[in-house]
Amino acid sequence: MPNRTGGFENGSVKIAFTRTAGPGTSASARLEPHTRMLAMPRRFRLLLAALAFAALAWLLFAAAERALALAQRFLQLPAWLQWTLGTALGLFALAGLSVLWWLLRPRRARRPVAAPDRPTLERRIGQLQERGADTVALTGELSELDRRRATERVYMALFGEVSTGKSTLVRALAPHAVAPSDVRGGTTRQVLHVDAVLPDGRTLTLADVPGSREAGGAAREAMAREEALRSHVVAYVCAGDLTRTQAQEVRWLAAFGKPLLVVLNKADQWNETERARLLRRLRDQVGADAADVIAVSAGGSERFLRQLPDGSTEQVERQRKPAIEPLAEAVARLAAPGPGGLEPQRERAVLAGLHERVGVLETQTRAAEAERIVRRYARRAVVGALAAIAPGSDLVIQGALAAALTRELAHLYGVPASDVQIEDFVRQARLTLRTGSSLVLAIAGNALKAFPGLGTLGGGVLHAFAYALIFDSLGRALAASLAERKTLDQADAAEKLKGLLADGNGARVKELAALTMEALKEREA
Ligand SMILES: Nc1nc2c(ncn2[C@@H]2O[C@H](COP(=O)(O)OP(=O)(O)OP(=O)(O)O)[C@@H](O)[C@H]2O)c(=O)[nH]1
Ligand SMILES: [Mg+2]
Repeated sequence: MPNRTGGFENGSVKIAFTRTAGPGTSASARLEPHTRMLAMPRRFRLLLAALAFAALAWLLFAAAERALALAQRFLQLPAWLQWTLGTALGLFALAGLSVLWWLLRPRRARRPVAAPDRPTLERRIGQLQERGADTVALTGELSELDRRRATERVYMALFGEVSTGKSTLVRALAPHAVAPSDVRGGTTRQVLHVDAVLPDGRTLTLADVPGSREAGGAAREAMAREEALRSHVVAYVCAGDLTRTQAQEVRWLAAFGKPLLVVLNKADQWNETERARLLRRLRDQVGADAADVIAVSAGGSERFLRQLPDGSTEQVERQRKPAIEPLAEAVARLAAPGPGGLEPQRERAVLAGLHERVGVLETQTRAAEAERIVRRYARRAVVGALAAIAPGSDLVIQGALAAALTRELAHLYGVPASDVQIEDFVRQARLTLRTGSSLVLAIAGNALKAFPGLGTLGGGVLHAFAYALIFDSLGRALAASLAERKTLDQADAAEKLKGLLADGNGARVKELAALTMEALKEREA
């Protein structure tokens, strides 16, 4: 239960939440309903209403007459036709009613996002570690999950777009907090924690996080999202109607199934009618996603000009009085189950977030591994080409090498591939290459011009470089296709291979030329 003035206690200090003075008047004129209708003479309006009523009565009468005529004709029909028509009409009515029900049915809160169990996640993180990926942040997240559980506190994060007043709200909720990292003014750059005490005596740790949708603040936004997942309760702070992106953020938060509050801050900016209308609209927008939608005023500072006795003026900055009683009450209510009661949802949210992050790291790690494999094979192809005594004018993919590359990449992406499938795949790649052979040689010739002296080394080097290009293109095309389709899709890989074979620009070609040079130097040494 919040204290008499609506706040929590903070340590031994009582926090008082007071209401701000009455409504503003600034925008009230815009809301006054004044239409031209009201300006019409009363008699004229009565006449219009009588006419409309007569038209409606006539329509109803006509419809009833038509229905009776139809019923009579229906009764004169043979029995089998009556049954057929009756059944069709019945089905039609049923379909109509189902559509109506579907449109008007009460919306249930969505089921929370699926989260993998902890052992599965730990196993995946272990595998990533074995592959040399940096998993410190992921294991750190699991330790933090355990650490917070052990503290037996309720955690609440204030999340929302920049400048909606999150930090001011935290200050208002815990004005006397002596936190290890106190909440500062200005744009929040990192997650800050401040403690307050809930009415039942338990500690409520408030997390002030960086605002989302800040230009160039993607990393800070990720930090804020992670913190929102780590908390038991989330307050989504806004300062007006929800934009489309804000509504998406609310949906994203709600999907984790944790208690969610939507807090309309800066309520002092509107009069009572406007505030009620905004709250109604917000409730419509969030539906069952939020446990509650409330309006508060965190306070913040305001500037005004003060007239001095000598006639001059000076700028004064003054703190507005916070009015956050509804928030204090809602938080007390939502936190009532205590850390134990709220922990399962929190754990699921953290695990679901980790599942996503592990997935991203798995993709990155695999892509890096694929790149290493492709590079190794491109080098082998160069060495093989340099060893060939007389290069022909046709480029033919070195079959055994291409098959080994395909096998290794399929294994990396966990795609089963039989020898027959691999052979088929290499055959298809040869066909694709046949049409692009001259293009590859032209690209190779062009790129080698950047390396003085190479031109004199003759066709051997040109062919070797062409093979570097071919194997690099083949490997990259296959890796991209395997990552996307999770199967050995010849047509898709061939399409990608065509594109890469024709790509003669950029750093890739330069790198491959350097790789050819290296192999050549090694051979000479
Ligand atoms: N009128 C009014 N202004 C407020 C209120 N609360 C905060 N403000 C003002 O809004 C501005 C932003 O407040 P902050 O608390 O820094 O907002 P924030 O959400 O923490 O911002 P970021 O950390 O950048 O995401 C400041 O100028 C506050 O004075 C309020 O209730 N009413
Ligand atoms: Mg802030």
